[in-house]
Amino acid sequence: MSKHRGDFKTDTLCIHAGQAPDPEFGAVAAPIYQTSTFAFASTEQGAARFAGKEAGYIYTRLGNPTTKMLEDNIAALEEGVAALATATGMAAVSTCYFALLGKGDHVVASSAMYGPSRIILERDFARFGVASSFVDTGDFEAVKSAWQPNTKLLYVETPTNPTLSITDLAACSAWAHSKGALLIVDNTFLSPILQKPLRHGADIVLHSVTKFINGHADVVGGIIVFKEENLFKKVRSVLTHLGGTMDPHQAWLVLRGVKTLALRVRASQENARLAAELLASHPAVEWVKYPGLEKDPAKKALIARQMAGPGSLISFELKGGVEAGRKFLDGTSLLALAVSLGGVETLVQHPASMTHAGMSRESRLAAGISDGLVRLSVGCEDKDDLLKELKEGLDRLA
Ligand code: LCS
Repeated sequence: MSKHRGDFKTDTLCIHAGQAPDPEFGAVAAPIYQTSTFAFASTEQGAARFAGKEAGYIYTRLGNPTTKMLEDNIAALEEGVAALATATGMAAVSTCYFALLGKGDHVVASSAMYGPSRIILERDFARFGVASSFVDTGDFEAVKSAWQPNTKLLYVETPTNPTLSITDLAACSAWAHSKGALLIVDNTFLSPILQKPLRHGADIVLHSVTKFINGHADVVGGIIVFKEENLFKKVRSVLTHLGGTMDPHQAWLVLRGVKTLALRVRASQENARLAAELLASHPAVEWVKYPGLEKDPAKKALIARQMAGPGSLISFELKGGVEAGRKFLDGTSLLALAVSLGGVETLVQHPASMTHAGMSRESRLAAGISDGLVRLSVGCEDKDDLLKELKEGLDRLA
């Protein structure tokens, strides 16, 4: 565990947690322990490591010093006891499902979450006797109504991908715990800079580090952070056997990215506030969803309580619906037409035909993902360039 935990503020933790100058040569940047296996000094030592009687590395699928630096860094940022880095965000999601659910169990989850996180429950875990119900978890009454005697897990994205619905984590964790269930929160959309779900009662928080945490569109990865040691041990045993662990080179790139996480999140959020205002005032736009534009007093109070800022994801629909959306997306140049989010580059995409295309149209519409919805992930470009491009794209539709 990082020696920095609890001693420093978040911006400092991004840069230092889990890392200290290398004791051998004093290298300030983390060394990459690019090795699959670790030699034992003796058969006695090998046996002691396998028996868990002696700390130390064995084999990179089971643990690696570079990967551990990243795990300690994110555990510190999320205020957890420990973390597990995974090959992708989906490896984090699927490993948690696999470790915590079994035949006869039921899950309540956010209806508008990242398409594959939902689809593997509906399609794959259903084959193993796990049932699931999808509701707008931003509506606490809907969470309670979906509950069943065998509900073991409440799985929440907040804000949801791509509808940006905000869930009350304190209310949900109190409810889940009163029923003997766990709360997992996918915190990918805000990052630990803007939201720390473990503070609000979540048992596990996970991320696609592909997004804000790495931030440079050059790595896929995931991470799972735990409030308690026993859950960490349970999930670690499943992850190391299933094999979705992170490679040390991948971990090193993410360690490099996370150093600027706080700076990037704040810069992209400032741009997003301006972009949301522009969209909201433009005649070509039918509606805009952005937590910073929330009008409902109860939701505004929740956002102020739970989030340190509205983030940099915006969803909107154009007056001309799907056709206008297509024209807008095909006409952009600075805004890259690409899935993914949370990087320094601004990206736009069309969830109905891209990230959420695997969902049935019926479930997609029920989750609020309309055919014409456009998702914008605002990056760190100069605000004038960004707003100019956005405005020109919208003006072309007039
Ligand atoms: N959780 C959320 C909230 C996500 O947005 C994604 C990916 C994942 C988990 C899975 O992470 P991955 O395996 O891709 O690292 N979201 C994507 C998106 O919205 N566009 O492209 C990928």
